[in-house]
Amino acid sequence: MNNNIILSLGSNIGNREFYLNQAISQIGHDPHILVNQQSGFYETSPVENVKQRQFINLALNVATTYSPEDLLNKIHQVEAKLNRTRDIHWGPRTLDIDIVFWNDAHIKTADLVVPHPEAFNRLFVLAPTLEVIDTSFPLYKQIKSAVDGWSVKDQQVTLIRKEDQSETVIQSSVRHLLSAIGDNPDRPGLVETPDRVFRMYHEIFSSQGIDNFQDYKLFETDETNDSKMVMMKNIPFYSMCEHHMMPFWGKVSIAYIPDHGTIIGLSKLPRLVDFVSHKLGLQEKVTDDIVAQLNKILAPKGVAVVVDARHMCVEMRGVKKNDPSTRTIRFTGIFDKQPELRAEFLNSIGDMNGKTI
Ligand code: PH2
Ligand code: MG
Ligand code: MG
Repeated sequence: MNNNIILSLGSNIGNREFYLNQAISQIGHDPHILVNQQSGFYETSPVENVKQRQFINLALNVATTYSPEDLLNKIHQVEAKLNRTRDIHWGPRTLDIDIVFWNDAHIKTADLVVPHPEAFNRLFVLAPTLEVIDTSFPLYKQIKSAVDGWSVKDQQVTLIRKEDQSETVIQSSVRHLLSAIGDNPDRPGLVETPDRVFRMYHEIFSSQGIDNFQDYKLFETDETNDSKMVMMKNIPFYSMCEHHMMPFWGKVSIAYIPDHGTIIGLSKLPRLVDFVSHKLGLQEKVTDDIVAQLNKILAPKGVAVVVDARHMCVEMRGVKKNDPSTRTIRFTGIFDKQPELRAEFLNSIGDMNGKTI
C-alpha cells in the first residue's frame, strides 16, 4: 500500500461543493483507496485566468494499492462521471482532480508528472495540503515555508468550511474493514453501516481530544460540618477500551468532601461520568479522570471513586471468562489520610455496584 498521496481537488462551475463531495465519496468508496485525511474547503481566486469564477479547492491524503497510472485512470473516471469535459484546457471545470504528491516519489510518464510541476506556485494546492500532512511528510518543511512565506497577493485562498474530516475517513475505513473481514460493503445490509458507525463514533467518542470537563455549575453553601460527605452511587457508564476498541461498561460511585462549602450541581456528576467515558480509554483511566476533574474544578477536601465494570474484551474473546466484574478504586485528599472515611464510603456503596451490572 502506497501512503501519503496528496490529491488536489477543485471546482468552479455549478454547485461546487456538491461536485467535490461526490468526488470525495467516489474516491472513498474505491476498494483500492483509503482516505487518510481531508482538508477543509477553500474558496480561491482563479489562477491564470482572472475572468473565471472563484474555485473551491481542497486536498485529500490517501493510501492506495493502485499504481500511479491506475490512480490517474480512476481520477479520470470520477471526473467523467461528474460531467467534467476535458476539451478546454484551463477552462472552467465542474471538477479537476490532480495527483500533486506521491509521498516523496518522482514520477514522470506521458500523462503524469509528480510532484505536480506547478504545485509550489499554487497556494490553492499548498494551503489545503498543509492540513492533511504532518511533519513526517518528506516535503513538509518545504510546503510549510512556502505557505508561510507566500508573498503574491493575487492568490486569495480563504478557508470557508472547516471539514469534519472524520466523516470521510471513518466511512472509508469501515468499508475497508468490512472488505478485510471478508464481507461485501456493497450488499444491502451493509451499505449504510459506514455512515451509522460514523454517527455512533461521533457520539461515543464525543470527548476525544477534550481535556477539561466544562459543563458544570458550582454552588457556595455554608460550611457547617467539615466532614459532610456528598455521594452519588451507581451512575451507569459505557466506554470503549483502547486495547481492542470493545465496550466496557458498569457503574460508578463518587463521593467528595466539600471544602469551604463549595459543591457541584448533582446532575453534573453523571455528566462528568459521561464526559470521561466518551473517549477511548481504560477503566483505570476513567477512575483517575473522574478524580482529577473533580479535584480541578471543585478542589474538595477529598474525592473517592469506585468503578465496577464488565469488559467485552475479557468476556467475548481471549480468556472468555463469563461475568467477572472489575473494581477500580481511587482515594485522594482526606480519604487518603483517614481510613474511617474510606470505610464509611465503601460501606455505604456496599456490593451494590457489582451486583447491579
Ligand atoms: N485550477 C487550475 C487553474 N487555476 N485556480 C484555482 N484557484 N483553483 C484551481 O483549482 C485551479 C485554478 C487548473 O487546474
Ligand atoms: Mg488542476
Ligand atoms: Mg487535472
